[in-house]
Amino acid sequence: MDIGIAERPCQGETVCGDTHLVISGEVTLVAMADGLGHGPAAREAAVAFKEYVEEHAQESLEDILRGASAAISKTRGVAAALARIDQRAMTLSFAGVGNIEMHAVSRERIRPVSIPGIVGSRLRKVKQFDYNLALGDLLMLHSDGISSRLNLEDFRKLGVQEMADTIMEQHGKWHDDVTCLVIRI
Ligand SMILES: [Mn+2]
Repeated sequence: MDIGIAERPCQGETVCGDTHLVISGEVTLVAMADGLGHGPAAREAAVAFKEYVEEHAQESLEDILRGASAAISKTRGVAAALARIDQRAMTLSFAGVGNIEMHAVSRERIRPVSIPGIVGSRLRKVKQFDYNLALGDLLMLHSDGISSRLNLEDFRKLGVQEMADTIMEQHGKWHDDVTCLVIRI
């Protein structure tokens, strides 16, 4: 499994209000969070989310999101998504809240939807999506600093790091923090 990551702060800010986390193994957990707004207070919320995920990585995706929501309730809150990839079973699970999106170029159609809301505020029931993966499948997670209208297919010939960098360059918005994470199975 290859992973490429591109991240940069909103123009005029020195810290990025987005964070991501990859805990690799036979089962890999990928997390992405976008702190509300931008700047240091957004970063503080995103980092608090990331730290919670690091400490609860073995739990179900819903439990992690709900637990994190309670744990970071004193922060601004975040949009967040979790993806768990099991390379032995070749499965993907996804759960998200707010504007983190997943695109895929894959054998099985993969297009999970995040529920509306904020992790750190009252969280409604979280919805988990489960898929089968095939070798060569391409997954991309991005914060809303990337325009969601892009067609991942257009970039599929690139290596994962070049893909993340190119997507950020071509589709990143200057007035928001940007994170683009690409995974090739
Ligand atoms: Mn954003």
